[in-house]
Amino acid sequence: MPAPRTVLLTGAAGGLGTLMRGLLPSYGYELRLFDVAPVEGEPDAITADLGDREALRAAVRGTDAVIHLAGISLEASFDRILRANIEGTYNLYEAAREEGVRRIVFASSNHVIGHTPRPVPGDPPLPVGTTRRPDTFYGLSKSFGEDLAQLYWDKHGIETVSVRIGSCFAEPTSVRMLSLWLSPADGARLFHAALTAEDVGHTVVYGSSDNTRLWWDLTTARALGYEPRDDSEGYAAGLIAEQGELDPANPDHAHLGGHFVTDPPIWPR
Ligand code: NAI
Ligand code: 15L
Repeated sequence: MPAPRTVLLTGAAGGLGTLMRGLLPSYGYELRLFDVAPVEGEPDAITADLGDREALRAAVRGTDAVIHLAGISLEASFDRILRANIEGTYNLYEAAREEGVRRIVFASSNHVIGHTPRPVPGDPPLPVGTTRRPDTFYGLSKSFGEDLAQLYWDKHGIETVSVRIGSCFAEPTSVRMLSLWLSPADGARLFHAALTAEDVGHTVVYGSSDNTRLWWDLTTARALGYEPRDDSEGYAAGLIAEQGELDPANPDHAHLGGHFVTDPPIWPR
């Protein structure tokens, strides 16, 4: 596959989309932007909903690849998750199939395995083969997205790297995030590797920096050529002084998904 150049970035108005809009052009990508919300300072961005199949088809037309970040990024009612994350991701894959786009990078999430007990020091890092145990309808929708990606590879030859992102923000803001943090610069390195690695089929990777307190295994991410350069440890002393160490007796600290596991469910509508 020739290295992608023109890339559709869905979710371009969001937190991660904004970070990646700043970082990815230095890798030589020409970004086409898509979001239901206007993208500040980007008059050419496509403002449309993932439910608008025609708009999506026009958006992917002529692109070499898609980074799919758009969707609801936290827990919400099942109906909202269904429309944005489940139907929306299906619409995106259909648009890619119809327009011949061969590579998608899918923003999956740690919440696909959120109900997994949090590793404690001395435990081996969690492999990508860890049984999926979503902690929310949100995590369930990301699990669906990974299966959809597998189907579109097996049936239609569309390649996907599903990146189970930990926490990608400018800085980690909790002790839990010390284990899951993906620095924005490492995020761009990982997306670049996911766009350019050869023959990925459908590959699932964990998305984080090379954190001292890492809970999971970055082998499949490194196999794409990803070389993380950051480590959250520089933030550890400050965050632990402020919040204390993770407490095994605190149910919010017992699972990888943190408070997503214990938050009360948001029922259907
Ligand atoms: P965000 O909530 O800041 O951005 C999501 C963007 O998607 C928003 O700009 C929103 O307007 C857009 N969007 C939502 N529904 C849409 C629809 N129906 N049609 C078109 N656009 C729609 O989220 P963030 O943090 O930027 O995350 C981006 C993606 O990465 C999300 O899919 C999220 O689930 C995933 N992710 C992010 C993590 C993080 O640490 N930031 C961790 C794990 C996964
Ligand atoms: C996610 O999947 C969310 O999109 C993001 O906002 C964070 O909450 C992140 O997980 C996390 O677990 O820290």
